[in-house]
Amino acid sequence: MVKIRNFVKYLNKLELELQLEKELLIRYTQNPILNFKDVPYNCNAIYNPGAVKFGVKYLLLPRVEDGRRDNKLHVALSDDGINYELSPEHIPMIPTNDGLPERHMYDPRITYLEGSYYITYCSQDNSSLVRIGLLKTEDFQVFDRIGFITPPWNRNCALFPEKINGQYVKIERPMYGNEFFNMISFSPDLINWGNHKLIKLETQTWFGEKWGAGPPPIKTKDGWLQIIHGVFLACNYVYRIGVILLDLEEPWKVVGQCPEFILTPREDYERTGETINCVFCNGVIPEPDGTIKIYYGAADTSIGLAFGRIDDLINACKYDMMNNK
Ligand code: BMA
Repeated sequence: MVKIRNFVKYLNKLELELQLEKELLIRYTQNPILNFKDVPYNCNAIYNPGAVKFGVKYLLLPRVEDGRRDNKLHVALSDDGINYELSPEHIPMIPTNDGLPERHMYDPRITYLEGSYYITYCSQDNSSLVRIGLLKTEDFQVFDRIGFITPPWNRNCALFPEKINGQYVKIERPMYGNEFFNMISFSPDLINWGNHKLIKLETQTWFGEKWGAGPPPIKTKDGWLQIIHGVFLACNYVYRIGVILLDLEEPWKVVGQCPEFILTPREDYERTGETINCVFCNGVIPEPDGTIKIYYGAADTSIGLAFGRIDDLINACKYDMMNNK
């Protein structure tokens, strides 16, 4: 029995290796790993989780749309990074004291920084006004709001996992009407932010409409590995996932860019749902063995998991666009 199990493991590994030669990421065969059936109340969808290692556990913070289609964040825990148990209660919403109410919390990014977990998330009122809230927690039970760290009209914000030259760093995407700008900014205290610097990519068709940061960047010897999403306008917006490398010291400088997307909607659960043809990632977990688990929202309806190798992603970013190699 053990021999057969090992042989099956070996075949699975072989299959993974073979598929990775063609594509950079491999979907988990039992996707989606969480869907509305895992939520113990009337809900519309569960998707786009933040992700982090939490002690010996894997932790996701998915976005759940309840029966009113309001957005809440729940904690989900796992021993293996694949099978998750969702906490029945959403994390508490903290009243705001600045006249802008918070009705929706979504697209969380979790950063482990200086011994605490920080969560940047989209905070939206009853209209479409969105800004970035910053929460701090040690245990994912009690959450303190550090503050709102951008003015209204901002999304896709993640904190870097360490200071650079004595300053906290974040990536964010303010919007001015139909214009979007991805930026890096700096702070001495996580509250006051400035010294904004634009990030410029070589435009590719698959993100011709817009792009934005995914999860917090991962430090590698070649630069900050930053997963992004990109949007192309077909009959509807099509959301895909890509990857870039940012300079370690001056992270607004792009030192590598994979010209191709690394995940595109292909499976039924990615093509059909609340938002058709959409894969969107704001949570990854890098493993000590150099592999990476990429959690993503599928069609704004359920959660998919894909596996890859960090070195493959770095190499893909080193593609020489000028010489096409
Ligand atoms: C973005 C975010 C994501 C969502 C995507 C597609 O603006 O809100 O959560 O997956 O739109 O609807």
